[in-house]
Amino acid sequence: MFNASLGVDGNISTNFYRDKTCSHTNAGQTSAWWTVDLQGFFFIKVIRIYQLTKLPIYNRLDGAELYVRVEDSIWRQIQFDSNFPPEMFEVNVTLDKRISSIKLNNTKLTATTSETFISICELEAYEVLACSPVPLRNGIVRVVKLGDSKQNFTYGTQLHIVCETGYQLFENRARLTEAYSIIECMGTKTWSKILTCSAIDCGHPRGLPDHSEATSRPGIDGNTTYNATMTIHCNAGYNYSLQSVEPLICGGNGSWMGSIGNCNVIHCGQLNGLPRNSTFTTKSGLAGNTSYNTTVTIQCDAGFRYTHPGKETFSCNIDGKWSSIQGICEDIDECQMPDPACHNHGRCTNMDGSFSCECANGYTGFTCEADIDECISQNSTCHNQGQCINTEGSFLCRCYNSYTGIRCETVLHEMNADQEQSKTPLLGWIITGPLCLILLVTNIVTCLRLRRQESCTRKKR
Ligand SMILES: [Ca+2]
Ligand SMILES: [Ca+2]
Repeated sequence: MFNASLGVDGNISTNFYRDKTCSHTNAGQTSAWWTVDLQGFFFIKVIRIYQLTKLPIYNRLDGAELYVRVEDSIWRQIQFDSNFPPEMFEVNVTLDKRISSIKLNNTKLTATTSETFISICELEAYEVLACSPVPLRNGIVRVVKLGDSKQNFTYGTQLHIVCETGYQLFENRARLTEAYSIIECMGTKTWSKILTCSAIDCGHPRGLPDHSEATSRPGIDGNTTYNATMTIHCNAGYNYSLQSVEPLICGGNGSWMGSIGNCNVIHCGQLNGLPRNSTFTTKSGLAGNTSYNTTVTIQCDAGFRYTHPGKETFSCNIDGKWSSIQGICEDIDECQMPDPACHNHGRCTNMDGSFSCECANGYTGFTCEADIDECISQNSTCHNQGQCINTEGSFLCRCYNSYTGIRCETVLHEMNADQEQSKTPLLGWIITGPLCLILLVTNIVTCLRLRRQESCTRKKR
């Protein structure tokens, strides 16, 4: 009938008998208390307490103590004079912490008094309009001006949001300057702006050179944020144009600091020291015939050979230098080859880059490889109209009857100069038949003497 909620039913009547709107603890308790839970945390600036005034039951708060429960759950006593007679006590609260519960306690009453109870007709708590604390990360909140009741975060409070080094002010996603760093608690219990401190981000650096890669070291909150570094590396075969490779650094103004160079192709210059008696072919590298990765292959001229077989190719290296040339093109001594350079018993003479052959009789050609056709090349090989027959490395002459010799250069009738003058062998036989018989014998004798079987055979026909 007199339950606790009557103290917070919105009815401030203090006439207990008439209106029945006051709460009432049981009589005879030595430690009576009554509490109201505010169902949240509030800055409270005034508490009004209405008590019984209708005689004879009154002053049932006489000696009571007022407590409030603050954010750290500790009950704190609020001083007020609870002695009768005021119908309503108005208590100012000056705590700078928020309150979740209000309690009236009376331990001064004794059990010997039958009317030991707390009776309260209404309790009103007046809130100070306040905003929630600002949950700021990476920055600090400075109070510029206290608000209502001089309490933190109350209506009218002004705060200065100061971001830590490397962070900058944002409202939603818009970057703000320092001029916009003040926020104020409004009557709606919300702050005028919601500010955050986000890491300064320089983004990906612009103007990085071609043929390069960049490696980064994270800053305060990622690879492109304040204090991040970005180091440029030229790709293989390229040199950085700047003397020292200082990394770019993401600065406090949101820009990358540092110089950006170029990546230039490595060139080795002209390849010097190519062996004598050689030619070379070039396979272009990155950009032209002297650039990185260019290869040059040496080919010795005919008659020469490289002294380091298989190592005739040189390349433009990453250090901008050609790989060293190790060999030379030396003369091949063709005369010492397993297969004779000069054929058919030609005599070989070695020369620088070549050789020469002195051919045996009957042969010709650079390597004496060809038989000389003496019957063509030498019209007068066989004399006295003898028939010439070419043979490998030599020739034969088939002589008319009256001639003999290798080249038919010899007249058979050396003993008879008149017969030698005959140009008609058949006529000779007819006229001088008997003489010929003698000549035949003589011829045989001559044949034996000259040991020329071919001529003899011909003469017998
Ligand atoms: Ca040679
Ligand atoms: Ca011949």
